[in-house]
Amino acid sequence: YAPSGTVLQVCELLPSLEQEMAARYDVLRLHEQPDPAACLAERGADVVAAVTSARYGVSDELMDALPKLGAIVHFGVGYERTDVARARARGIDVSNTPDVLTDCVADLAVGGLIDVLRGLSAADRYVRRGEWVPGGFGLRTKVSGKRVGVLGLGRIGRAIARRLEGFGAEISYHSRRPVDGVGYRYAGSARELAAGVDVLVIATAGGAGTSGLVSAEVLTELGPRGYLVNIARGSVVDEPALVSALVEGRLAGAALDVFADEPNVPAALLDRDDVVLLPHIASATRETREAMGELTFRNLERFLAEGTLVTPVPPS
Ligand code: 8YV
Repeated sequence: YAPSGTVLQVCELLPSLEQEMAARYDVLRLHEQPDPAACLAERGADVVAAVTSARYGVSDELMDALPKLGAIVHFGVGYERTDVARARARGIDVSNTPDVLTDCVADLAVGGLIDVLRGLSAADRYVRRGEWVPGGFGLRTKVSGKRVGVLGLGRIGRAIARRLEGFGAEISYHSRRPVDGVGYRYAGSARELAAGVDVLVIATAGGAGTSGLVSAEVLTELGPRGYLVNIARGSVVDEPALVSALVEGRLAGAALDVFADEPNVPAALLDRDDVVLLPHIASATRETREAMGELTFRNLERFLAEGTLVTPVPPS
């Protein structure tokens, strides 16, 4: 089985990946079409594979416009924008780019945690404003030895936990079910996890299964001395509840790389020194993005040569 036909590029991708795709295949760049619907009506039936990013996925409407689609290849580990069950029901295979970004995402989670607990970004702003007087910045809280709860102990969650072991952190976690072979304490719910930690780090998948998991109640359990770190998806947190908790002093701080409606950040957070606000950059290093691009290409290449994928997403 070697499907031949057009490759649909759904959105802008890493330049090196775009070049490699264009050099090897007949690529239709949907995001550059002035009239995408008309273009799909004309050429949608030629498309055998779609390449997209975690941010866009493939919508139901787009899937329906591609009768010969056999594979949806994601640049990114998240694929919640694509309805995988719907794709599978049509015999469409789906891949993502796991593992290659784990280190960088975990590194950034630890960086955000240290930043918000010690006030690094806030201190940098303070110095730049020329406000430095001895002792003027005040005192923050210690990182080493903190009790950290990891919500979602998958590849990324485990990499975060391993790094934090180096800081003498006392680690606990909550996942849908206990993970075999780990020595961390298991909490039966997100609430229970939050109640027993100083810092809650979100490392779950996005999508319907985790939407609003970090609710107002979970934030209340975390409490006025608790911190939240989110490198997963904004959808996992009740964002209005998070903003209220911070503004009302019911949460000590948050380091956020992801938001409910990117690139929009709640205005109430912008002038607060108890939050670290990052523009979804956890995987954004040259090394990791190139590795993601290469793995994306290998999935596409193998599908077009053999009809299989290198890193298919796990069964739902
Ligand atoms: C990227 C991500 O920002 O992998 C993911 O799920 O969210 C990030 O790595 C994204 O894939 C870039 O489109």
